[in-house]
Amino acid sequence: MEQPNKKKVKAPLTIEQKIKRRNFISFGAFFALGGGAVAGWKWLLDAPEETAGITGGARAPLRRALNKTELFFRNFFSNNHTVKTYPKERAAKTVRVNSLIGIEDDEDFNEKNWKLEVKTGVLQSLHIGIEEIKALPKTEIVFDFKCVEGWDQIQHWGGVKLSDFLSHFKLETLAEKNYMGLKTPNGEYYVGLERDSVLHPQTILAYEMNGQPITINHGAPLRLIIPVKYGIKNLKRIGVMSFSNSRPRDYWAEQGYDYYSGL
Ligand SMILES: Nc1nc2c(c(=O)[nH]1)N[C@H]1C(S)=C(S)[C@@H](COP(=O)(O)O)O[C@H]1N2
Ligand SMILES: [Mo]
Repeated sequence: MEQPNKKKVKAPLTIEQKIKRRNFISFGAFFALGGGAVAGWKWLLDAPEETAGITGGARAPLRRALNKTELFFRNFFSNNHTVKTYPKERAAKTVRVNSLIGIEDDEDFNEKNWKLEVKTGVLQSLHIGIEEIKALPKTEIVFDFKCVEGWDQIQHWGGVKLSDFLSHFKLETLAEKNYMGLKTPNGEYYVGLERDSVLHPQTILAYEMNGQPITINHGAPLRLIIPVKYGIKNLKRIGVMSFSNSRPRDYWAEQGYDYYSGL
């Protein structure tokens, strides 16, 4: 007999069928996602490497992401932004000594003969003695010094503002270049700094710590204190200063750390 309303009803799935179907879906998803990840990874591996030597040799797309981050923070922390400062009483009495690359066991170094070399041209340099630097207006800062290795300490430094130093020695035009490079006298430790951080009002060439001449291990006779950057950029015992439009070599960036290393 004809049953007009009879629908074709699918037999309900058995347990095994349900399990099979679920497995099928999850395996499908696994391969789709996994394949995507492998393809993405391969894309990254096949992507060109950035200029070796200057930066850590990261793949270009990763560096593009880092550079975007850098741009964001640069706009965010302009020179109107200053890092937090503290009263002198808050400063550590025993100041931590971190690494000593380029400043330890150097028999060729004699603090008495030290002069800061500023490269003003291909074959020209200025040679500036510590007394000339100490004669400039002094600035002091008490701030929280941060090392990428995970420690921080409130420290008190004194010296000349880098921007004051640059204008006193008529280096403003040179300092308009995109970067400043700093090296220890033996060239073993070196950093690159972009113009905005160089000219930042809290960046100083320091010759005092807690009101006393800085010690050899902290970078005597002159070191950089750049509170808008991590410790790695705060070069101890400055020997040579130079200016360029392309990125100068940077010790830790060559090891894969972020070139900008801003806070
Ligand atoms: N010449 C030189 N400067 C340097 C370093 C170094 O190894 N050699 N280490 C940097 C790092 S990683 C940090 S955290 C600070 C530490 O400075 P401090 O030893 O005075 O605490 O110095 C920076 N400047
Ligand atoms: Mo550091």
